[in-house]
Amino acid sequence: MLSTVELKDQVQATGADLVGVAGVDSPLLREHGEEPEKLLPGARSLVSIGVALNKTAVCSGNLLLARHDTMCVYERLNHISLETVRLLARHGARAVSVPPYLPVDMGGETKGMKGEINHKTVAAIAGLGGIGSNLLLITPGFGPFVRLGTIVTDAVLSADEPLAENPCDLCGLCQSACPVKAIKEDGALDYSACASYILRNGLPGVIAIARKVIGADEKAIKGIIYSPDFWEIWQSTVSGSFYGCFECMAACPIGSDRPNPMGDNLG
Ligand code: B12
Repeated sequence: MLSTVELKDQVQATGADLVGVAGVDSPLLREHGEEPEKLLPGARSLVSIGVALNKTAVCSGNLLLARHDTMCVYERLNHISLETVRLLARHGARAVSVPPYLPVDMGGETKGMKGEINHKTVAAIAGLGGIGSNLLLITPGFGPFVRLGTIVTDAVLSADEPLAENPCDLCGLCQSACPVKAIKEDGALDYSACASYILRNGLPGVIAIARKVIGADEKAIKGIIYSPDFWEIWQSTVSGSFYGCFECMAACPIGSDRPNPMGDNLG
């Protein structure tokens, strides 16, 4: 079997910017309610993978550029995840890749608000960063400007340690930047306020349109379906890129000394 060092080298060679390993027996994992063996019976390790966003695009104030960059990074993350699963398989290990964003379970209590694995929790345990005031993973090199993935495997790999210090300095800029004041004084996130704003062109938007159309007369229906708002929902649905806000990420000063972390952090 591969060593952790060999695995990291090979995963980085496929385009990952950050790679870390957490053990399934980590008490922190249990404390945060993660159950990787439900995804892979016999699971022993979790490989956390980070791919940097283009900070220039995220901070551009142009949602189309930020959304496009996000989708490009998700594509890279999906590719790296598949390659990592195949690499582990070649060394005799079973592995599954947890979706970086969709699909998520839309049923039951969670209604799409909980992943099969929380990538931030795994990344924090694997030493990629700390959880910041904006509730995002803040990495020392890229700040929050990373997208995360996790591979669950039955390979026994030596685990990394969480960072000794959280890179978040509690400056509060993310709280002030949130347009719907979803980051509360006590540090909690108002999920409903955040989701209804950020996903206004996603499922909440589709539901709002369906509600308006039900029982409406023909003239009203025409007004609804021939409007840019409806077309934007169509575009978001077909492209899979529906995030309507990046403010709590863009406001973070960590890593801001490098206007474009893609340029000078990568080897
Ligand atoms: C559902 C979801 C949402 C929902 C709910 C938000 C949320 N906070 O969970 C909505 C739609 C609102 C949302 C919004 C956003 N999201 Co989102 N989302 C997810 C998704 C699919 C699941 C998250 C989940 O399971 N949440 C469940 C709740 C209970 O967990 P939680 O709030 O994270 O809290 C836990 C941890 O913080 C942990 N924790 C807290 N402190 C500590 C300390 C330590 C030491 C440890 C170990 C753990 C720990 O314990 C908490 C309880 O379990 C993940 C992908 C994934 N599978 O992880 C992406 C994900 C979290 N989203 C992401 C992003 C970037 C965003 C947005 C910026 C949108 C955008 N423009 O891209 C906003 C930011 C909102 C915010 N400030 O949190 C990224 C985060 C990357 C990063 N750097 O952290 C993820 C990981 C996607 C990815 N693959 O990269 N999201």
